Amino acid sequence: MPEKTLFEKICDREIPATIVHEDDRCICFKDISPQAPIHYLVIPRKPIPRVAEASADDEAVLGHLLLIASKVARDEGFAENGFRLVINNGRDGGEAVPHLHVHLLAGRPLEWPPG
Ligand code: IU
Repeated sequence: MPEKTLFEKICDREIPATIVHEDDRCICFKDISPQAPIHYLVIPRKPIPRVAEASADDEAVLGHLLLIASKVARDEGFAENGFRLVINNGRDGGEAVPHLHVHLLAGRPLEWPPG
């Protein structure tokens, strides 16, 4: 068995995190180093390293991540003011953790373009 990624260990509750949603396909938890008043990560339980390595078999789970991000935003009451979803991919994309994750950022006006 390959070693679990850090985020797999969070999914399996081997590393603590503040979880705001979980289901059979994904988990959403608070980012440990928030870049906005609200900063969550939505990750698949399946250890897809990055979106560039997702396959056609992953189509449903990729859609699920976006729908759950949106549901969390609605359920927590910040969807109305707006939020941003970000996926960093690879070196130039700013990816640090090789387990696919969707950043969900909100709680202040976010600038564009990103740095
Ligand atoms: P990136 O897209 O791979 O750069 O984002 C990784 C994120 O994972 C980043 O925002 C970190 O703060 C976050 N994170 C975390 O929430 N908990 C951890 O134990 C580690 C990183 I390591």
